[in-house]
Amino acid sequence: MRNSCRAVLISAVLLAFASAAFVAVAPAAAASRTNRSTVLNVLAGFPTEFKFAFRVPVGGKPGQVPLGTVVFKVRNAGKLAHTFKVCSSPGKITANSCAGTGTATIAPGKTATLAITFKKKGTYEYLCTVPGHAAAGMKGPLTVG
Ligand SMILES: [Cu+2]
Repeated sequence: MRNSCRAVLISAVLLAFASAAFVAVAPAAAASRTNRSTVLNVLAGFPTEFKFAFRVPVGGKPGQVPLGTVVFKVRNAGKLAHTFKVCSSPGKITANSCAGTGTATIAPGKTATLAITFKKKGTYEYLCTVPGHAAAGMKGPLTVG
């Protein structure tokens, strides 16, 4: 009985911390929006090894960012090394490689930040440049504008 009470208390404390962390992020995102920059949190290797997952920006839509500077904060949640690259030209979203801007190799559990300024609306492809990963599914569309 006493242990279950303690577990509930610990859960409540963790939840309070998580809520505080979320609230702390919101003003920063609002401030960056006035500077025309958007922070987008990206998980590599999640929900499965050869996938990316995006957190929806505050006030934004899934898979969509506004024109301007986007700061991609990429965390490798997988078991293999990955990269995150955004192709420089909108349009084609099925390539396994492209010209663009990307991170260095990110080891599992590590994070990398990539800032890209989008000046043209469109759908841009993102992918992982580790050989075979994009072909295995580590790619997708990002709508800008
Ligand atoms: Cu990869």
